[in-house]
Amino acid sequence: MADDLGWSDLGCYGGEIDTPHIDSLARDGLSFTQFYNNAICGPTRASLLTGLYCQQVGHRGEHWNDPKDFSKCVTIGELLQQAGYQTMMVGKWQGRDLALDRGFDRFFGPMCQAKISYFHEVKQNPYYLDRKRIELPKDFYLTDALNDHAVRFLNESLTKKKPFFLYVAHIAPHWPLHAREAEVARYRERYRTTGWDKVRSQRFKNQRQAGLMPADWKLSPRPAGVQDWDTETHKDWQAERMAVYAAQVASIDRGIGRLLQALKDANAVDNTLVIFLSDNGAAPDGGLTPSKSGFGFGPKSKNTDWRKDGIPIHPGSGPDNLPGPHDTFAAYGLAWANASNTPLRGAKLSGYEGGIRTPLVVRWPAAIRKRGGITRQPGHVIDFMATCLDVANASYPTEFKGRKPLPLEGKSLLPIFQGHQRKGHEALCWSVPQHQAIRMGQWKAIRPKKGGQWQLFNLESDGLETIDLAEREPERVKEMTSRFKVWYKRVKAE
Ligand SMILES: [Ca+2]
Repeated sequence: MADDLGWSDLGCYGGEIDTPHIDSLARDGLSFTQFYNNAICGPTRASLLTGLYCQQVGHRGEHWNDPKDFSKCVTIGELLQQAGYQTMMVGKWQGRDLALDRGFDRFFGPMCQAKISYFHEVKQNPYYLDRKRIELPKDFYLTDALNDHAVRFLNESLTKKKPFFLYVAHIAPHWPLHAREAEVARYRERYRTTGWDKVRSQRFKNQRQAGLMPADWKLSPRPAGVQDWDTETHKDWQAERMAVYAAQVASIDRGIGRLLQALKDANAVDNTLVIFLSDNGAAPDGGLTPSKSGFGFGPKSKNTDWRKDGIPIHPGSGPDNLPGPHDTFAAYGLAWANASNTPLRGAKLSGYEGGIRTPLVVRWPAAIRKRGGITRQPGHVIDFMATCLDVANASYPTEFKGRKPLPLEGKSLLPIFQGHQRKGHEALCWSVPQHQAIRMGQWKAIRPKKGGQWQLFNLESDGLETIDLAEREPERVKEMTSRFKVWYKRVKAE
């Protein structure tokens, strides 16, 4: 799982960033065009691990650091561990407890909130190997370290010839923009000579050609706040922002390549299910909020608590100081985030498709007969628990170690992998930082989180959410929103 990766960043979803290994997953497997997450890191992870809506396990969906409530759920790790699997996790855990106390045999990563550097440990964010706090080597680069540990853990279980579950939760390409110069150099000219308008139109063209988008759809105009690339006066700085971001994405892809190679070497690549997704849409600036001294982390930031070694607050956030090196802390901004999410509306935190829709590629030759296929069947991160249990031939318990987990909300994706039409969700609901939304069939109703009018969109004819049909279809809006309210009351109460 990538962190804050936009819908169109992968080559197989129309992007120009080099992602040959992830593209190979799509070429050998199946790509989803309508797969959903919870618009922000913690709530998506909570649903992914438990098969429940995030509100049911203590994530209100509004903020990233709500406490997790494990009394009403179990994790995929716990159930697969019980089913005889070696369970391993690297990367962004975001739990209060250690991953080893929540069903994982092995763990490597930071006790992560977003206060992170790709080049060293930052204050209050120590790294752990299993239960042991560790020091990082001098030449540390976060994504490479996660790749190294993922491969090491995988090889251990392949040697044991034990079935395994490996959850690799990358922190890339989440800001800050940090990458090694040699990696950034590969992308610098590409973005200087194109800019966000050309990137966006080329990605949309690629998506239509690949069949990810209907061929007759038109690209929506630039949203408010994004200027014409030709009138941008700091093109070198802007290009550098996207070049560093692209390098961060490419570093994830290198890891996927190494994992696939390890599986090939062990003759296990055809009977291993590999799934790739993002936890939410592209992020213009995440929690980076302007203050007198530049950008700090989060609305209540004291502008000091992520720092180490006297690094100033906002280097890299402006044209006088390019992002990328260890002593910068910057994000890539709205214009590039909008290009990353091509052609969808909205970004991270939003209930529009650009916030909650993720690329999802699945490789499993033993089950996926039609290679290189695309499915339009909707799915949601709540479906992974049911899918993993289905694949592992394990069942969801009514009681687990004294806890009484809530009934599963998700449904197995296995029938879709196998080329069947599954009986999907009658409704999918969201209460994410900026919006509340419900999707039923091709219809989606959405309103601002703080209340206000519901909008209605027909995602089949208008997946870019440009034509509000609420006034034309009041009965439908009424039916959907009353259903949403029942859901909201239920998950909040639980
Ligand atoms: Ca995220």
